[in-house]
Amino acid sequence: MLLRIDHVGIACHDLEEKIKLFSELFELEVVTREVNEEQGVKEAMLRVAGDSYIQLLEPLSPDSPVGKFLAKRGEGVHHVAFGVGDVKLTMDEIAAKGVRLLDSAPRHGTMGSSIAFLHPKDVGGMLTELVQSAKHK
Ligand code: V0V
Ligand code: CO
Repeated sequence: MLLRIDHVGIACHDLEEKIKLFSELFELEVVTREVNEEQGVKEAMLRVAGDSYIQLLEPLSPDSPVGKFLAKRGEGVHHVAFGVGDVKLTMDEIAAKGVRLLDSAPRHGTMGSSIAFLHPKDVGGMLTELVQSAKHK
């Protein structure tokens, strides 16, 4: 069902500051910077190896998912995203196992991907994202 860990999402207050930290510390290339209005984030993807990344997330507003997370928990790991072959199919398979989906249909994700989130309370406290990358569409 899962092909890889696509990315680990890190919530931060200052995107540029954390891009500098992670890219210098781990010598990572910044592959893209995007604004996703629907998800309420300004984000950057830093390639770790192949198709696996660190995703740095700065909220566009305090009442967005990442804004609320920062207020409640502070900076740190926000979600883990798994690569899948067909996001819609995987959503259906996972919903059939009783896990709550936070999205009724796939949404637009970074670098042209299709994404969907699973409720953290049904996945051991881990906010989980499914990602179908643009090249798997
Ligand atoms: C909240 N909770 C978390 C969590 N956020 N647990 C683990 N990891 C997180 N990130 C816990 C929280 O402590 C509560 O537990 C419970 O879940 C309900 O949270 P809440 O604070 O009452 O509710 P909200 O309104 O903060 O909503 C939480 C959810 C929301 C997860 C439902 O953030 C959401 O829909 N997220 C999906 C979209 C998203 O995160 N987008 C940003 C990334 P207690 O206190 O009841 O025990 S965008 C992205 O990754 C992109 C674009 C991409 O990859 O391409
Ligand atoms: Co993500």
